[in-house]
Amino acid sequence: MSSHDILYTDPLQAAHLAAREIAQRTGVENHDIALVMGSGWVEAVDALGMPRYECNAQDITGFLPPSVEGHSGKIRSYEIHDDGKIIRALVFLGRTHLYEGKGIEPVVHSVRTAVKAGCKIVILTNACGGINKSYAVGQPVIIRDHISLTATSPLIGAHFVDLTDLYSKRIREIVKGADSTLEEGVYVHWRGPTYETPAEILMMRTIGADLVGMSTVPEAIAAHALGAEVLGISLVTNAAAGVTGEKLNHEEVIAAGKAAAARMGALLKGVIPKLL
Ligand code: 8IG
Repeated sequence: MSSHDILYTDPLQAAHLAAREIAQRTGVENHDIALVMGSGWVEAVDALGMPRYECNAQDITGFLPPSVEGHSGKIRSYEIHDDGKIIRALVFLGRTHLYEGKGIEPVVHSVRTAVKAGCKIVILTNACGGINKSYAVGQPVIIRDHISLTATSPLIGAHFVDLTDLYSKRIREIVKGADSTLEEGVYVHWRGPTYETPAEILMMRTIGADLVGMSTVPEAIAAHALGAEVLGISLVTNAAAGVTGEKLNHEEVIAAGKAAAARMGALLKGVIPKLL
């Protein structure tokens, strides 16, 4: 059986195997915290210093090759020193999205692997569209809650997981304590790859959404279902369709991410030691 098959036949076993491979390659038996760096966030990770280990994700069981610009498909291990404390961070540069059509399993494989590798906290970052008219491009927003519009879940079977505190209140309070200018918002998961129509954005605003994107929600659910605490941070890289009258393009997303990288890096570096 190839490493590709097991992801679909036994996804938790695939995550277990991937975690063992990462432990062996990094020499780190247990990592403490995982970060998934979405588009617009890959350069922010430079703030964590030099990685102790890096490999191509596709060399690890169950990881597919990346397919989007700005999603580089690397796995890194960092050692963060803070006040005598050593924090071991497992960082995923890039992710698989639902719109790639490979199913939900590859979408959540990183976070499942992270939890099997010992991570008790999972930080999910993304670039997104701003629905809330008060948001500016380049503004980071803490995800307070989500709305799933994809009609899919990473869980199968009679697994009725409570999602009341999916985006950990404890962690959100710590992050807001570290940067009191940060706002919170509700993130809608849209399958994509098309952006929304203006009418769809009006619907989303009407049902209580502030942010819209094509990631994060399945990962948050999968990580929470395995017992990890979840933090989600969105970087608003464009106004959602119909908000400004401008058309949307991926280049604008990449540019806004680059412009905000230093601030996002400082935010992550400052916050991580406070969470553990
Ligand atoms: I970046 O406006 C980014 N990702 N669905 N809509 C959706 N996803 C996005 C958007 C957006 N911007």
